Amino acid sequence: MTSKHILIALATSTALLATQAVAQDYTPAEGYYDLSDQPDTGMFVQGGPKPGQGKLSGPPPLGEVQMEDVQVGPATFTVNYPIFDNFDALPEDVDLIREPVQSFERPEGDTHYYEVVLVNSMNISWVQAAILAQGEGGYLASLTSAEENAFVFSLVDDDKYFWEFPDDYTPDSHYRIKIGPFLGGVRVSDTEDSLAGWQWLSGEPWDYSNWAQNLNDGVTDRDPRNNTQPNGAGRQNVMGFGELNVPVPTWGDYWDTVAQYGERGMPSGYNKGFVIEYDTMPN
Ligand SMILES: [Ca+2]
Ligand SMILES: [Ca+2]
Repeated sequence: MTSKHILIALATSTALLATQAVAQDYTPAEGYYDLSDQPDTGMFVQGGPKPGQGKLSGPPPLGEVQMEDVQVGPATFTVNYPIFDNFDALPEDVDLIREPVQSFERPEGDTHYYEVVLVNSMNISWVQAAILAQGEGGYLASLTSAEENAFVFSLVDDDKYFWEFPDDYTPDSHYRIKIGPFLGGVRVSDTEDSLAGWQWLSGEPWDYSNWAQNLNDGVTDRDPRNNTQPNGAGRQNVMGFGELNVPVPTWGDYWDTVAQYGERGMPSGYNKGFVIEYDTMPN
């Protein structure tokens, strides 16, 4: 082994140790798993009480699940929940508010249009939201500058747009972290680098990013773990505002299964909405 190889081996083992140290910071109690868990199977299980435990019912048995490939921009998702092509196709128990469309002149020089969708009951996953946006002639908001990010955040800078882990959800309940409205970033990569492979659904280059950074300030970040985002390579491939304790303009990466319609019979969970962007004023 050359000295160069030894250095690489040392760096690799150090990185592994660091990863293990972070993982060991948090041990879910018996009967629980969390959003950070790596599933053993191809099924992307979701955080919360395990099926049959806690107060929520479990997902349908695997034998009853119809898996379906859904193309969203550059990514293909294999989902086991319904996809709705347009807002009219949504089940009646989805109570949502489509806020008035707002315009913004981007630093790029053109004017784009933004529609916030507040989901008050039941859930809409990132994939479901992306398909709905596409059906409207838009895409999930793709924020290519600090200015555009600040403008879109100003539309959702309110607790009502951020879902917070409830007190009794998991033993530490993710330290009441909030998941904000979904945005149009999607990760297409099979590497372990969480920062690799992010693309905007608008097709624009990924030149700007605003991932949440670990703060441990006890207010904005009450999670004692290192929760610098993105932190879920291989399983958290979509994103939105969050993943801190108050509404923030920074971003977190999330499981693509977060907030799927009908999930575990939850009336409201994991997410409260999304932002659609249009290149021209929608009808
Ligand atoms: Ca932290
Ligand atoms: Ca994350």
